[in-house]
Amino acid sequence: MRPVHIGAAQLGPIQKAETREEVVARMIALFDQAAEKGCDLVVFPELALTTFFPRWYMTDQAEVDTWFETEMPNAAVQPLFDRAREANIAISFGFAELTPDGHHFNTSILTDRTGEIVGKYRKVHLPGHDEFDPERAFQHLEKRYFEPGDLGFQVWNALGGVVGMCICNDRRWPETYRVMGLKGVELVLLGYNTPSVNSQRSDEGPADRLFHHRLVLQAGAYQNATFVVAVAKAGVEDGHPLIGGSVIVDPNGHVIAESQTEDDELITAVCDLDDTVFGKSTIFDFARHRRIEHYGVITTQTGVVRD
Ligand code: ING
Repeated sequence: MRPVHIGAAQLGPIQKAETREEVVARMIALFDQAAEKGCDLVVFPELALTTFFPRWYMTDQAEVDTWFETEMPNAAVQPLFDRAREANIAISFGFAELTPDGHHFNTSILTDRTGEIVGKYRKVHLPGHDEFDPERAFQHLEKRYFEPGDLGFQVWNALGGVVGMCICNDRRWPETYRVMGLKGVELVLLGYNTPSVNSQRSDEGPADRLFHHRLVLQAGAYQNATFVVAVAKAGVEDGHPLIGGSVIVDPNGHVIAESQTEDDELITAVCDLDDTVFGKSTIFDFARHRRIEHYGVITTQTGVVRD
């Protein structure tokens, strides 16, 4: 048995005017609920410290950079790191990273129980566009403000198992889970900010968005015999709705915990990492069953090429 008691700390909306300090106070309140329940790990959303700023078209780089963190931890989030260290609980959360040499990434980190950062991930699959698009009902400018992640999909020995991270749109791409699956991942942590409607087609609303969201998480978990923890930033930010649907999914693809609101909400589950072993040693024993001689185009082709 290798149980890990996991808290998924969903955040409700963060308005543009809200300060990092106000957000961190909300994160600590959720953290304290998780500590009270005996969690070993608390997972927060993508871009957890600010509103989802890629919805805003900005031309002044100095203004864009105000949404980024140049150090981690920093003064605004130090109280959360201090609380986690005191409680001997690991945390994971997403933020906009501005590196000392000027690179901009949509990043997430994982700490150990002492509050030391032991893992960093930079979002690989950036959705949206890089110029203002008047055809869209709202903007989604991640390709404008972030560079594609340069760290790949890593896994780390943590919490008695093999832990990996990805972020939001990454969850829609099977390659994300499979690369980590081929590295033995047993627990995938991810945050997301997902608009409740499609900016390019009016007939895709919250129900469809939640369907696709659950579909890809359950498939990724099952097809790689891994737990998946997905944590939303949810609710209406300055008039722009984001889906909730934070979930913890087991290695058979079953949802074992799910949020019920679009507000700050903690969901928890005890995940026994040994529950990944059966799938990895039978139906998804990659070494016995995969036929890589037929998979070449997955890494040699980006788009579709007709035979
Ligand atoms: N948000 C959305 C996501 O992938 C999106 C963007 C929504 C793309 C629905 C395609 C379909 O969940 C982020 N932040 O990636």
